[in-house]
Amino acid sequence: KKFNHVIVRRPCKAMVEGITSGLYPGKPDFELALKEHDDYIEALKQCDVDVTVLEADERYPDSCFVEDPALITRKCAIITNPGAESRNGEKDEIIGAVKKFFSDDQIEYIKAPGTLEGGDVMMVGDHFYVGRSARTNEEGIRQLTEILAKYDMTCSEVKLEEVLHLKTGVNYLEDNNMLVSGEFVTKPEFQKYNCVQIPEDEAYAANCIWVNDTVIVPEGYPAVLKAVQDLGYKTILVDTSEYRKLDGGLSCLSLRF
Ligand code: CIR
Repeated sequence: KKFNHVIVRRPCKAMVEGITSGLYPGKPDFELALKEHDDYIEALKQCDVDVTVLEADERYPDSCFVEDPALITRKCAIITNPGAESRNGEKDEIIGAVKKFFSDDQIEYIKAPGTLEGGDVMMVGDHFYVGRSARTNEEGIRQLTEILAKYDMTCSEVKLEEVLHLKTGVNYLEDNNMLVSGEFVTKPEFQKYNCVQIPEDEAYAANCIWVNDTVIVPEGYPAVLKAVQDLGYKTILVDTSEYRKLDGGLSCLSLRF
Protein backbone atom coordinates (compact mmCIF):
# COMPACT_ATOMS: atom_id res chain seq x y z
CA LYS A 1 0.00 0.00 0.00
CA LYS A 2 1.30 3.37 -0.93
CA PHE A 3 -1.44 5.97 -0.67
CA ASN A 4 -3.24 6.81 2.54
CA HIS A 5 -4.98 10.03 1.65
CA VAL A 6 -6.95 11.52 -1.19
CA ILE A 7 -8.19 15.07 -1.63
CA VAL A 8 -11.05 15.93 -4.01
CA ARG A 9 -13.15 19.04 -4.55
CA ARG A 10 -16.83 18.95 -5.43
CA PRO A 11 -17.63 20.38 -8.87
CA CYS A 12 -19.31 23.79 -8.83
CA LYS A 13 -22.29 24.85 -10.94
CA ALA A 14 -19.97 27.05 -12.99
CA MET A 15 -18.12 23.91 -14.13
CA VAL A 16 -20.28 23.95 -17.25
CA GLU A 17 -18.22 27.01 -18.26
CA GLY A 18 -14.88 25.27 -17.64
CA ILE A 19 -12.03 25.38 -20.14
CA THR A 20 -12.41 22.96 -23.03
CA SER A 21 -10.56 22.17 -26.24
CA GLY A 22 -13.79 20.88 -27.76
CA LEU A 23 -12.21 17.50 -28.46
CA TYR A 24 -15.16 15.87 -26.70
CA PRO A 25 -18.06 18.13 -27.61
CA GLY A 26 -21.04 19.17 -25.52
CA LYS A 27 -21.67 21.11 -22.33
CA PRO A 28 -21.42 19.17 -19.09
CA ASP A 29 -24.66 18.31 -17.29
CA PHE A 30 -24.05 19.52 -13.75
CA GLU A 31 -26.41 17.07 -12.01
CA LEU A 32 -24.83 14.14 -13.81
CA ALA A 33 -21.37 15.47 -13.01
CA LEU A 34 -22.29 15.49 -9.32
CA LYS A 35 -23.47 11.90 -9.51
CA GLU A 36 -20.28 10.86 -11.27
CA HIS A 37 -18.30 12.64 -8.58
CA ASP A 38 -20.19 10.68 -5.90
CA ASP A 39 -19.27 7.46 -7.71
CA TYR A 40 -15.65 8.57 -7.94
CA ILE A 41 -15.48 9.16 -4.19
CA GLU A 42 -17.12 5.77 -3.56
CA ALA A 43 -14.56 4.06 -5.79
CA LEU A 44 -11.67 5.72 -3.95
CA LYS A 45 -13.07 4.68 -0.58
CA GLN A 46 -12.92 1.08 -1.75
CA CYS A 47 -9.17 1.49 -2.25
CA ASP A 48 -8.27 1.80 1.42
CA VAL A 49 -7.66 5.56 1.57
CA ASP A 50 -9.34 8.34 3.52
CA VAL A 51 -10.99 10.90 1.30
CA THR A 52 -11.03 14.63 2.15
CA VAL A 53 -13.88 16.28 0.25
CA LEU A 54 -13.48 20.03 -0.24
CA GLU A 55 -16.46 22.25 -0.92
CA ALA A 56 -17.31 23.49 -4.37
CA ASP A 57 -15.80 26.85 -5.25
CA GLU A 58 -18.00 28.80 -7.68
CA ARG A 59 -15.24 31.31 -8.46
CA TYR A 60 -13.24 28.71 -10.32
CA PRO A 61 -15.14 26.67 -12.93
CA ASP A 62 -12.33 24.09 -13.21
CA SER A 63 -11.64 23.79 -9.48
CA CYS A 64 -12.84 20.18 -9.25
CA PHE A 65 -9.62 19.26 -11.09
CA VAL A 66 -7.56 19.44 -7.88
CA GLU A 67 -4.62 17.61 -9.38
CA ASP A 68 -3.43 20.78 -11.10
CA PRO A 69 -2.87 23.36 -8.30
CA ALA A 70 -0.71 21.02 -6.17
CA LEU A 71 1.79 18.19 -6.44
CA ILE A 72 2.06 15.95 -3.42
CA THR A 73 5.04 13.65 -2.99
CA ARG A 74 6.13 11.25 -0.27
CA LYS A 75 8.37 13.91 1.26
CA CYS A 76 6.86 17.30 0.48
CA ALA A 77 3.91 19.13 -1.03
CA ILE A 78 4.37 21.64 -3.82
CA ILE A 79 1.81 24.33 -4.50
CA THR A 80 1.98 24.92 -8.25
CA ASN A 81 1.35 28.05 -10.27
CA PRO A 82 -1.28 27.04 -12.84
CA GLY A 83 -0.58 28.38 -16.31
CA ALA A 84 -4.26 28.76 -17.20
CA GLU A 85 -5.17 32.27 -16.09
CA SER A 86 -8.73 31.44 -15.04
CA ARG A 87 -7.33 28.67 -12.84
CA ASN A 88 -4.36 30.41 -11.29
CA GLY A 89 -6.21 31.42 -8.09
CA GLU A 90 -6.98 27.76 -7.34
CA LYS A 91 -3.48 27.47 -5.87
CA ASP A 92 -4.44 29.67 -2.91
CA GLU A 93 -7.52 27.57 -2.20
CA ILE A 94 -5.74 24.21 -2.04
CA ILE A 95 -3.15 25.32 0.56
CA GLY A 96 -5.54 24.94 3.49
CA ALA A 97 -6.20 21.29 2.66
CA VAL A 98 -2.51 20.56 2.13
CA LYS A 99 -1.63 22.11 5.51
CA LYS A 100 -3.72 19.46 7.27
CA PHE A 101 -1.14 16.90 6.16
CA PHE A 102 2.15 18.83 5.84
CA SER A 103 3.96 21.29 8.09
CA ASP A 104 4.97 24.68 6.69
CA ASP A 105 8.59 23.59 6.14
CA GLN A 106 7.41 20.69 3.97
CA ILE A 107 5.38 22.92 1.67
CA GLU A 108 7.12 24.42 -1.37
CA TYR A 109 5.87 26.85 -4.00
CA ILE A 110 6.36 27.31 -7.74
CA LYS A 111 6.68 31.05 -8.26
CA ALA A 112 6.04 33.36 -11.25
CA PRO A 113 7.30 33.57 -13.93
CA GLY A 114 7.41 29.81 -13.49
CA THR A 115 4.16 28.01 -14.25
CA LEU A 116 3.33 24.38 -13.56
CA GLU A 117 0.19 22.25 -13.38
CA GLY A 118 0.07 18.93 -11.53
CA GLY A 119 -1.52 17.20 -14.52
CA ASP A 120 1.84 17.56 -16.22
CA VAL A 121 3.68 15.64 -13.52
CA MET A 122 3.87 11.84 -13.40
CA MET A 123 5.42 10.14 -10.39
CA VAL A 124 7.47 6.96 -10.86
CA GLY A 125 8.91 6.19 -7.45
CA ASP A 126 11.21 9.09 -6.58
CA HIS A 127 11.48 10.22 -10.19
CA PHE A 128 9.06 12.68 -11.74
CA TYR A 129 8.39 13.12 -15.44
CA VAL A 130 7.18 16.62 -16.19
CA GLY A 131 5.53 17.68 -19.42
CA ARG A 132 6.47 20.98 -20.98
CA SER A 133 3.09 22.18 -22.17
CA ALA A 134 0.99 25.27 -22.74
CA ARG A 135 0.46 25.23 -18.94
CA THR A 136 3.91 24.30 -17.64
CA ASN A 137 6.90 26.35 -18.73
CA GLU A 138 10.66 25.96 -18.66
CA GLU A 139 11.09 28.07 -15.52
CA GLY A 140 8.38 26.07 -13.73
CA ILE A 141 10.25 22.87 -14.57
CA ARG A 142 13.53 24.41 -13.40
CA GLN A 143 12.01 25.31 -10.03
CA LEU A 144 10.40 21.89 -9.68
CA THR A 145 13.74 20.20 -10.39
CA GLU A 146 15.42 22.32 -7.72
CA ILE A 147 12.73 21.59 -5.14
CA LEU A 148 12.76 17.84 -5.79
CA ALA A 149 16.56 17.73 -5.57
CA LYS A 150 16.35 19.20 -2.08
CA TYR A 151 14.40 16.08 -1.07
CA ASP A 152 16.63 13.64 -3.00
CA MET A 153 14.16 13.21 -5.81
CA THR A 154 14.72 13.67 -9.54
CA CYS A 155 12.90 15.12 -12.47
CA SER A 156 13.07 14.97 -16.26
CA GLU A 157 11.28 16.92 -18.94
CA VAL A 158 9.01 15.44 -21.59
CA LYS A 159 8.02 17.65 -24.51
CA LEU A 160 4.35 17.57 -25.37
CA GLU A 161 3.08 18.13 -28.87
CA GLU A 162 -0.56 17.12 -28.88
CA VAL A 163 -2.12 16.66 -25.47
CA LEU A 164 -3.21 19.14 -22.79
CA HIS A 165 -1.27 17.59 -19.91
CA LEU A 166 1.36 14.84 -19.72
CA LYS A 167 -1.06 12.52 -17.90
CA THR A 168 -3.70 13.04 -20.57
CA GLY A 169 -1.67 10.52 -22.57
CA VAL A 170 0.57 8.51 -20.24
CA ASN A 171 0.04 7.07 -16.77
CA TYR A 172 2.16 4.88 -14.52
CA LEU A 173 0.36 1.99 -12.84
CA GLU A 174 3.26 0.93 -10.57
CA ASP A 175 5.06 -2.47 -10.94
CA ASN A 176 6.86 -1.10 -14.02
CA ASN A 177 3.56 -0.91 -15.96
CA MET A 178 2.80 2.17 -17.99
CA LEU A 179 -0.24 3.02 -20.11
CA VAL A 180 0.85 4.95 -23.20
CA SER A 181 -1.14 6.52 -26.00
CA GLY A 182 -0.52 8.68 -29.06
CA GLU A 183 2.67 10.70 -29.01
CA PHE A 184 3.98 8.80 -25.96
CA VAL A 185 4.07 5.36 -27.56
CA THR A 186 7.42 6.06 -29.19
CA LYS A 187 9.07 8.29 -26.56
CA PRO A 188 12.50 6.74 -25.84
CA GLU A 189 12.37 7.55 -22.12
CA PHE A 190 9.39 5.24 -21.58
CA GLN A 191 10.77 2.20 -23.42
CA LYS A 192 12.27 0.76 -20.22
CA TYR A 193 8.80 0.25 -18.78
CA ASN A 194 6.30 -2.42 -19.65
CA CYS A 195 4.34 -0.16 -21.98
CA VAL A 196 0.73 -1.01 -22.67
CA GLN A 197 -0.29 0.71 -25.87
CA ILE A 198 -3.75 2.24 -25.84
CA PRO A 199 -5.69 2.06 -29.12
CA GLU A 200 -6.38 5.41 -30.76
CA ASP A 201 -10.16 5.19 -30.32
CA GLU A 202 -9.73 4.64 -26.56
CA ALA A 203 -7.05 7.30 -26.03
CA TYR A 204 -9.06 9.04 -23.29
CA ALA A 205 -8.69 5.95 -21.10
CA ALA A 206 -4.91 6.28 -20.97
CA ASN A 207 -5.82 8.32 -17.91
CA CYS A 208 -6.45 5.56 -15.36
CA ILE A 209 -5.36 5.77 -11.73
CA TRP A 210 -3.61 3.18 -9.61
CA VAL A 211 -4.71 3.35 -5.97
CA ASN A 212 -3.22 0.63 -3.76
CA ASP A 213 -3.32 -2.21 -6.29
CA THR A 214 -6.73 -1.29 -7.62
CA VAL A 215 -6.89 0.58 -10.91
CA ILE A 216 -9.83 2.89 -11.50
CA VAL A 217 -10.68 2.89 -15.22
CA PRO A 218 -13.08 5.24 -17.01
CA GLU A 219 -16.30 3.56 -18.12
CA GLY A 220 -16.79 2.81 -21.80
CA TYR A 221 -13.30 1.65 -22.83
CA PRO A 222 -13.37 -2.16 -23.11
CA ALA A 223 -9.92 -2.63 -24.64
CA VAL A 224 -8.23 -0.62 -21.89
CA LEU A 225 -10.26 -2.36 -19.19
CA LYS A 226 -9.17 -5.74 -20.50
CA ALA A 227 -5.53 -4.66 -20.81
CA VAL A 228 -5.47 -3.46 -17.20
CA GLN A 229 -7.17 -6.62 -15.95
CA ASP A 230 -4.69 -8.73 -17.93
CA LEU A 231 -1.92 -7.04 -15.96
CA GLY A 232 -3.51 -8.57 -12.87
CA TYR A 233 -5.09 -5.53 -11.28
CA LYS A 234 -8.44 -5.36 -9.60
CA THR A 235 -10.44 -2.70 -11.48
CA ILE A 236 -13.28 -0.33 -10.67
CA LEU A 237 -15.15 1.51 -13.41
CA VAL A 238 -16.24 5.12 -13.00
CA ASP A 239 -18.09 7.11 -15.65
CA THR A 240 -16.45 10.51 -16.20
CA SER A 241 -18.46 11.57 -19.28
CA GLU A 242 -19.16 15.11 -18.00
CA TYR A 243 -15.52 15.78 -17.04
CA ARG A 244 -14.32 14.44 -20.37
CA LYS A 245 -16.18 17.32 -22.05
CA LEU A 246 -13.74 19.60 -20.17
CA ASP A 247 -10.68 17.49 -21.09
CA GLY A 248 -10.57 16.16 -17.53
CA GLY A 249 -10.00 12.56 -16.54
CA LEU A 250 -9.76 10.35 -13.47
CA SER A 251 -6.35 11.58 -12.33
CA CYS A 252 -7.30 15.26 -12.61
CA LEU A 253 -10.08 14.82 -10.06
CA SER A 254 -7.89 13.97 -7.06
CA LEU A 255 -4.63 14.35 -5.20
CA ARG A 256 -3.41 10.96 -4.01
CA PHE A 257 -0.65 10.58 -1.43
C1 CIR B 1 -8.45 22.60 -17.88
O1 CIR B 1 -8.41 22.81 -19.10
O2 CIR B 1 -7.63 23.06 -17.11
C2 CIR B 1 -9.56 21.72 -17.35
N1 CIR B 1 -10.74 21.94 -18.12
C3 CIR B 1 -9.17 20.27 -17.35
C4 CIR B 1 -8.01 19.97 -16.45
C5 CIR B 1 -7.59 18.56 -16.53
N2 CIR B 1 -6.60 18.27 -15.56
C6 CIR B 1 -5.62 17.40 -15.72
O3 CIR B 1 -5.42 16.87 -16.82
N3 CIR B 1 -4.83 17.21 -14.69
